[in-house]
This record gives sequence, structure tokens and C-alpha cells, in this order.
Amino acid sequence: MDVEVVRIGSRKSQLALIQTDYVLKELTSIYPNISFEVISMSTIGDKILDKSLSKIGEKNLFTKELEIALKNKEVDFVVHSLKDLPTTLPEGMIIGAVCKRENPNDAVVLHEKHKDLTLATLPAGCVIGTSSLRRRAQLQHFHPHLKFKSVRGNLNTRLNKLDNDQLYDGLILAVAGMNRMGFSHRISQILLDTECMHAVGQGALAVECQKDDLKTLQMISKLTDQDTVLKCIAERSFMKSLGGGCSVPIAVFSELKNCKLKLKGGVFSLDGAKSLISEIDYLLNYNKENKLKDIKEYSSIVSQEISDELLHSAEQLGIALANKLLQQGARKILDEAHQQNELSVE
Ligand code: DPM
Repeated sequence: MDVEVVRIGSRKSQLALIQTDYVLKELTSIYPNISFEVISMSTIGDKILDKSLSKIGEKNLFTKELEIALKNKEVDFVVHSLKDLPTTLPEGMIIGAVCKRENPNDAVVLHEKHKDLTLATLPAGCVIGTSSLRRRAQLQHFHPHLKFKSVRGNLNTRLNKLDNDQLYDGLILAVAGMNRMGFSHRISQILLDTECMHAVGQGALAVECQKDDLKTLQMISKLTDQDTVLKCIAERSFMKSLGGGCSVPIAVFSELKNCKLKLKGGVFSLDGAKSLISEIDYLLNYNKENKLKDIKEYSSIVSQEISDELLHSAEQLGIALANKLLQQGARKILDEAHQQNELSVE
């Protein structure tokens, strides 16, 4: 008897492999007769470690090599952290599933000697490692007594630097990554949206495949979590409408309760001195059952299991919030941040 083998592409980092394994296990429980194989590879983002992410200038830093493998049909689909996927994907590629979101917030991970402190109670002059313009902009504003320094490398590398290099007093890392790696006990503080809003798509896993590979699309569609995908479409459409990527500080926070989808978003100057934050919500209509027969993309996401009405509303919410911020002058803040980032030395 022939056993069907489906090949899954993944980055090589331990976190990426844990995430891919999660998707593999979910699929194995839905399709016990299919055999899955993981093919892992390094990306430019993994190889260039001496430059900050926002400066390497490539949009698909952590995804390019995997997308080439997808195009060449060496793999059937690829598992990514949704936040590493640009709002516009290469021609022919699509996100065919978004799995249930982990905690989307950022965590403060402090050196052992400061373990019981918080950002607010750390001594003046302490150095916090992050290469995220978004994290730095928001936190510098609230904690002018702290210094921020770039740090690169995967999660293990960063934690090693924190523990052994004496260069950093703490790091800012996604709660989701820490939890998945089994490092929850190292979190000193979880940052709320009032102090530091998270990145677009943070905490959610995305499965990318070829748009015309209907068989794969059908198979992975079962992985999508409805609440997660609606929030993430709203967040991605917000970022797309602002024209943002990881070279400008854009942050979001979303909630879906009692059919109401709420999206909060902000844009910041690099030092956080200038900021525009606004929020908007929409009562979703769950009664209109108009699933589309065609494949329609919302911020590069396809979700045939979910009503088009809901997906469309989520996308419109993101556009509306972006327009609200643009009317208040977001374009100027973003353009300045982009220029300053190009000129900065770090
Ligand atoms: C992106 C950013 C970072 C990653 C920028 C941002 C953080 C870089 C840094 C787009 N991708 O968040 O503002 O702090 O220097 C990344 C992580 C995860 C996915 C690690 C992390 C795990 C969490 C998830 C890196 N990508 O943010 O701590 O799956 O959402």
C-alpha cells in the first residue's frame, strides 16, 4: 500500500521546529493516514547576525529560502510565525491557515540578579536588549531611565547572551516564543497593551502554500482558528494600509468578545516621543452564511471554512483604523521614523 507523504518546510531554529512539530501533530490527528515529513533550512535572517533586522532591507528575511522551496515543490507547505510574514507575499503564495494564537504579548526577561524587578523598578542605566523598533519606541517613552541596545540571534542565543555576556540586564521577548520553548519560568513581567502593544500577528502560527495547490489548501484549512484569523486579518490589513514593515514602529492589540471585534493600533517615532494611538470596533454579523466558492484573499490569508462576511468585516476594520490614524498625521511620523532608521548607526 502506498503511504502518502506530505513535506513541511521549516526554519532550523529550535523554536521554528517546535512550532512546525505542533502543526504536524495537529494534522496527524486530523489525517491519521497521511505521513508528514519536516524539511528544515536556514534563512538570510538566520545567517546575517551582525546587522539589525530593520536594516538588512529584505522584506522576507525569514521566509525567502522556504518560499523558493515551496515554488520548486520541494515542500508542500511551510510553517512560520505569522509576524514574520510580510503583508504582501511573493506572487503565487498564500497563507492557507492561521492556528490558534498563543499569548500575543511581550515579556520582560531579566538577568538573574534583577529577577524580581520590573522595567519600572530596574536601576537607572540598566541595558535592555531588543532589536525591535516597535518595542524600543514604546518602552523608551515609559522608561526613560533605561538604555536600549540591539541584540540578534535566535531565542537560545539571546538568552545565553543575557546570562553570560554581562552586556544586558534584560531582554524583551514574545511570551509566545518563551512559552513554546518551555522558558515560561524565566519571564519576570508580561507587558500589557497600555505599556507595549504587540506586533501584527504576534503569537499566531501561519501555514503558507501555493495559491494554486488546492489539495494542500483544503488539507490545511482545518487548522484555522476563527477568532485568531479574524483578529490577524484586521491587524495585517491595518499594517498594510499604513504601508508598514519591520522598518517602522507599528503596534497593535485586538480583542474579540461577544461578537465585537476591537482593534487598537499605534504608530511611534523611534524614540517614542511622538505617538498616535487609536482604537475602533465593529459588531460582527455571524448570521450571514456566505462562504465563497472562489479563493479570496484577505491580507494574503485564505479561509474557506469561514464566512466571507466575517473576513471582509475584519479587513475593513483594519483599513478604517489606518485611515483614522492617517487623518491624524500618521504618515509624517512613519516617514520620519523610516528616514531616521536609515540614518542610524546601530
Ligand atoms: C519580528 C520582530 C521580531 C521578530 C519585530 C517586532 C522581534 C525582533 C527583536 C517581525 N519578528 O516584534 O517588533 O526583538 O529583536 C520573532 C519572534 C517570534 C517570531 C521572537 C520574539 C516568536 C513569537 C511569535 C522575531 N518572530 O519576538 O521574541 O511566534 O509571534
